[in-house]
Amino acid sequence: MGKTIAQKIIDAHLVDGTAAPGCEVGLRIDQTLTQDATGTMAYLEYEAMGIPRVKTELSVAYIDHNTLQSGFMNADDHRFIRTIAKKIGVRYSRPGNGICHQVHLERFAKPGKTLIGSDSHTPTAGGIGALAMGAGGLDVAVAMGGGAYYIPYPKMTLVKLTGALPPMVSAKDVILEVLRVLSVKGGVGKIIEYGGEGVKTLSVPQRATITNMGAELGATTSIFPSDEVTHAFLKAQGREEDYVELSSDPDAEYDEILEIDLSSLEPLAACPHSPDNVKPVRSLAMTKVDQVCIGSCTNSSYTDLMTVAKMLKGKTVSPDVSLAIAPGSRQVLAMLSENGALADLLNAGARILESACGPCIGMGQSPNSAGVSLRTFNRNFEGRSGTRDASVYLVSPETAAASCLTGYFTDPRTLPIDAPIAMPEHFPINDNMVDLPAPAEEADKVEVLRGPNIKPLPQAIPVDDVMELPCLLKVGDNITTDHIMPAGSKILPYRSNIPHLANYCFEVCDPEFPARAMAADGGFILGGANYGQGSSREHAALVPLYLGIRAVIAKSFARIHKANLVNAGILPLEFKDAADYDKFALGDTLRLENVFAGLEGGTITLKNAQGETAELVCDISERQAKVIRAGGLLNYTKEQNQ
Ligand code: MIC
Ligand code: SF4
Repeated sequence: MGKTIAQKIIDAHLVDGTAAPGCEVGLRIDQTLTQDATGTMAYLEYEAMGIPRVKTELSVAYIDHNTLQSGFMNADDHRFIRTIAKKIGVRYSRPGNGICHQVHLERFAKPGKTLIGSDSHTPTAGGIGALAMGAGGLDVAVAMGGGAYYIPYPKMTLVKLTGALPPMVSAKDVILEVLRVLSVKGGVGKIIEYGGEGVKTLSVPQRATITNMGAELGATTSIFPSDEVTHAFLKAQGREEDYVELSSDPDAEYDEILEIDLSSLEPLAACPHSPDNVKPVRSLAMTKVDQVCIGSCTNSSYTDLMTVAKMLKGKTVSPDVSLAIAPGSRQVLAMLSENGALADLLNAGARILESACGPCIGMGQSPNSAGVSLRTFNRNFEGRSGTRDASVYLVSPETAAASCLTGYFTDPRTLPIDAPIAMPEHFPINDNMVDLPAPAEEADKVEVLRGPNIKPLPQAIPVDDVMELPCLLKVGDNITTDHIMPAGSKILPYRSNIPHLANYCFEVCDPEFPARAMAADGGFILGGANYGQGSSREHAALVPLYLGIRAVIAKSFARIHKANLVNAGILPLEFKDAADYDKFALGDTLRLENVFAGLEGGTITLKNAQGETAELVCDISERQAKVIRAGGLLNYTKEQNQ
């Protein structure tokens, strides 16, 4: 039987398990990336494993999230990451060099290679044909140390593209259409592969916009073939030697096929508060706009920003709109400044921010009360912008530019540019903001510098066969990691300080939760479907662990968060019958019986004092069961290395 692209890369990297649906597979990881909001923790965990130098082909530490530096915390964490990276053999991309995914795509990602990153949008590199996955920091630490990365062997979905995009309709509209059809749960357990004649009409950055937002489908990853378009991009980046051709076999079999005729698409918007709440832009035409933000790892390419500059040239942003632009990489920003487009943006009234995540993660630029914000980003979860009652819409750069000029939601087809922006044949190459590590023989001399913001990691307690503890929180479906562990400018600087972060856990859902959990001596959380969707932040597991959470009992879980719970030693349990969720309430004393049998595939029984019962499963691999029994992945890895 023929193979899909992902199956070929998995086969070439398989070090453990059987490549068959339902099995867990361990993959050799060629490249890793970290960013600073998850990186501090990942490098602390790496240190705790005691391996002197990383064993990957390439590992890069990016500084892009925590760049506000209001207080010593971020600068201290950056210094820690810089010095440890130098010591253990990791390249360091300095603050100002750009967003990890954008820079990695430009300078490092390679077709056919495996990449994991401590950020859920690592699949951006799928646009260049890499098998790139988001993971918890501890999984990245293990991979840096030469360990395998484990995933449930995924199902394969083919999105067959035909035709070509009409003018002013963009790659963002393609992925919004996929989200409309499949929903934020639709990609769980799947790799989404793009194929068909339409693929060759899309540039690598356009492909990367699509694979980037595949994270919002809950997919393991998304991937495009590597073809002449990939070759041209790598050549333009001075990396022609990194090219390998990659395609699926003609008789490759997919579990699911979705067809999209690119020529039939129109500008779309994801409405509050979910990336799959997608409507045509024209249906929102009378909505007044307060803010427009352009950038993020989804839409930061040269062509995206040049399109915006061309649309804005010689015009002025509506007086009712604040326009903020954060070009995703220094390469792109330098190009705009050299060709004059930056002046066009400034003259139109844009507020230019540094090349970093910025408003996407609530680092400044929170909208006004009840404000309408149009963003070219990938997530519009409630409260993520920093303004709880804001309405955030996710749109293409074209829709964003058209709307900031008129002050209303505007279909960009009504303000067309005369010709699309061409992909450059040569990008200016300047890697002087990526520091190389010290040579191995000098690593001993590098001193790792840490600030007072770094606090010890919480320790997991191994599970018992019978556990009787209170239900400390009950939440509904599609709870995101932004609900569990919010980000934003006030909280993000404390990513290496779990005790401080604990004060904000579930702040959006139930502000009393941290105090209730601290007062109790351990407990459980009840969750709905797709619990833990969104980011890869392991803090969404480590903070509940610190607050004494021993199990999360949900209808279903998102992939990365489930793995993070296991890595933290917290039981992820699922109702056999989702309707049983309704039988249990906040404050119930919950009793779990047969936990050990449950870890071996048996049924765990859940009871409350009122006599309600339910059957639960712990759908994890044998390896993960051992991780839970060891009290988390760090303990397990230490045991393995002894
Ligand atoms: C996000 O977009 O939510 C983040 C911030 O990049 C996260 C990582 C984090 O929480 O640090 C992600 O996507 O994994
Ligand atoms: Fe940064 Fe936003 Fe991309 Fe996350 S989604 S990596 S916060 S730009």
